[in-house]
Amino acid sequence: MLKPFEQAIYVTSPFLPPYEEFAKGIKEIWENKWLTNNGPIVKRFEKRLEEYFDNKNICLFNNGTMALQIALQGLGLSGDVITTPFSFVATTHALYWNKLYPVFSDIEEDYFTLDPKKVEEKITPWTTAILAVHVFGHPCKLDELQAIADKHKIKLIYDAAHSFGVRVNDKSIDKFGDISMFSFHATKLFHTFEGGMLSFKNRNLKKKLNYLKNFGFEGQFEVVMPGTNAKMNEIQALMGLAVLEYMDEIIKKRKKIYNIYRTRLKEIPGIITVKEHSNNVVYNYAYLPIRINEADYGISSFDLFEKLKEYNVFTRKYFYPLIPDFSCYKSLQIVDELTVARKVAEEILTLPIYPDLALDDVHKICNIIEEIRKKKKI
Ligand code: T4K
Repeated sequence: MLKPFEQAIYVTSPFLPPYEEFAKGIKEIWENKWLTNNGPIVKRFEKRLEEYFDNKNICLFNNGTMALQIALQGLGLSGDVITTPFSFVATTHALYWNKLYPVFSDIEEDYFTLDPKKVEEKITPWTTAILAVHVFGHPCKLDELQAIADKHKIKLIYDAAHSFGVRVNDKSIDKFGDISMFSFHATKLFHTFEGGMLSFKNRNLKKKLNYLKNFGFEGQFEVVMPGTNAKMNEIQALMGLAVLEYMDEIIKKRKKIYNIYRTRLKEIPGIITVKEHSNNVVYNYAYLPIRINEADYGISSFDLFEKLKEYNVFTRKYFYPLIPDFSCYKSLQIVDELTVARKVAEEILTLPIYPDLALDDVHKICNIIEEIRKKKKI
């Protein structure tokens, strides 16, 4: 048996900029004595992101979940929203907190994003929006979803939590739909400890989003709407500014790891890698999802998940169970059998990928996956 890793290998590990660089910024915060409430570093970070995305219509938040909740509130939606069952639970929670009813619709098998045909079948007079997820950074079927939204005059919202840096047809992913949410959580390829961002089509939304994330205050003596507290703070913005400098390097390193995995894993019977992206997509290598075909591999994704722990490798089954299967959403009426989503959730396993993961260790993880299969097949 191959020797287990001496140190645990997790599904991800956050990129950290050189400590001295970050410490310089902390000194600035100490000198400013300005910690939150739209401080100078948050303003600087917002400017840098406007340049990065070439988009003035952005707004920063304390985390992605609050950003998504406020996006829905900002659009003033009510009624039903068609969404995916195959995502992090925060996608649906954001609907819940806005009293919107989630209508779960099945995904397509190549990239695990909403299947547009299934979406259109579910539109009723009560449908006010589609909430789609570029899951693992895989772009949704953008044109098809937009055509449906236009035809039925409903909003198209993207949970782009995983999609920082993704481009389609030479256009950054923030430019699609009515509004997109990016998560800057520590586990994401771009992060600010915790954090989030909205990008939106209608520039008039910015004022409202700014109200909503700051209690609804307009100046010191007026509150114009029941907002909440969802502001990014100075230390988060400092991390963002520092990490942004390394984005190209981060994506390059991830790409190398991604390609090794794909080349190696394709050779192992029963391991299914995600379909190659077409030439018009610039991917960000945010996650490394594979599917396990139990009949060909010998054991299920659940067993492989457990077996890998014996080698000190801690994978995740993002996103199992499906959101409607969590006890808190079990009572919702389900109008779709979610056949593809159920199959994908059963078979999925997300492997470790992060810039500091040594290429030799990637090979070793592949060797282990090979070894586990051989043992089962003998
Ligand atoms: N929409 C989608 C599609 C999302 O995926 C998410 C978040 C959201 C919305 C909401 O955005 P945020 O409000 O979070 O900004 C993690 C993250 O907490 C969550 O942000 C993320 N999605 C989700 C997919 O993954 P867990 O419960 O798996 O995290 P945890 O703590 O188990 O971390 C995973 C591994 O990462 C650990 O085993 C070790 C490593 N790790 C983690 C942290 C926090 C570190 O090495 N250092 C760290 O600081 O949810």
